[in-house]
Amino acid sequence: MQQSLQNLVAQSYGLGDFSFRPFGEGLIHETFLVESKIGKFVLQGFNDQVFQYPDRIASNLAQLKAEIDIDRLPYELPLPKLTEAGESLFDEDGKLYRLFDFVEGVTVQETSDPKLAFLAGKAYGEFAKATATFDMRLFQETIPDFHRLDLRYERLQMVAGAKASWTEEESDILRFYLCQNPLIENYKAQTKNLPLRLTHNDTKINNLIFSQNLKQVAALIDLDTVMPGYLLYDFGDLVRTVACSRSEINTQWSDIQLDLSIFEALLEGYFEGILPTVSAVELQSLLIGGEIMTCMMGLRFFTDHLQGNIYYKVDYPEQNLHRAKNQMILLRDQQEKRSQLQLIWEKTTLSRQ
Ligand code: GN1
Ligand code: MG
Repeated sequence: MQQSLQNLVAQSYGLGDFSFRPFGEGLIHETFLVESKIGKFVLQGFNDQVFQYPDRIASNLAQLKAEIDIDRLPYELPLPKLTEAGESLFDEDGKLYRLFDFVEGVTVQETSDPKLAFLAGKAYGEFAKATATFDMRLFQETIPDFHRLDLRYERLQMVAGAKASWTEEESDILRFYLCQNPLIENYKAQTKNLPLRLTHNDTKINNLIFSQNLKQVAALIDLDTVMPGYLLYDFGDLVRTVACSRSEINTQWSDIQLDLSIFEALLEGYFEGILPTVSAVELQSLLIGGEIMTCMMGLRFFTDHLQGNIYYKVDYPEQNLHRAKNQMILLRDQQEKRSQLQLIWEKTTLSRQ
């Protein structure tokens, strides 16, 4: 971190001297842990290529803060701290930064423990319950069309159409994603009947901070993509990222599959958190959420690979291709397990209605 940035952080938030180190696993913002005499904070270099409407994020979060009944939420929602000038972002040399209070606790990158999956599902369900009556006209899309599966599919078709030479591995992956037409149609049909709700839209387990003993959720973070969406987006991204036997960067292809016991724990937790503020069509839609979000991320990773890795940070040039292949295997496994997932869904919903 440059000295001029350090000085500005110290000044803007009245921190005095501090030490810092890189922090977190996010792919989008650059993040540091800041330790000063007055406490610990998280400093983020804001990625305004990805988030082109910082004002919309600020407006959504202000609206969320004004409307939410904190007592209905059993964990913290850390929002950007205001600078001494009253702003939630500051500018240093053309780049935007912001500071958050650090929440003590533990972050988990992946889990095979159904108890943790239950807690994660419940926490995201509670977020949807606590915001169930909010007027969606007061919230804006912070990334337009972020989870529009149909548009992500069209984008891949366009980018692929412009590419001249293909490796065999790339052609196989392309063929797989182009064959997902029925899922795209299913997505369009289902979402026609669903109400817009306030969704988090990035419901990985590492966006939760657990208490030290892992018995409860202490905070829900990464709120930039909080915007109107469908419940299946949040539940689906939980399935994609928590109910998978390996993380999205894993390249041991034969190890990648959907874990049914984690799926069940997520569903039970999500119900526990959201009931009774969920309609029958929404409940039904959760079942296809995992496929939709896995396909979405596969399309996004693959398109980014074809475009030369312009969006996601990569550790090596083929990484986005490999992430797309990882998601392809996970999606295929979910499709093969449809009837088992349906049975789990029936058992869980029936026992709760
Ligand atoms: C990005 O940076 P991170 O991990 O919070 C992405 C999510 C993806 C995720 C995949 C704004 O989130 O949509 O699910 O990577 N966020 C944005 O790891 O594109
Ligand atoms: Mg995120």
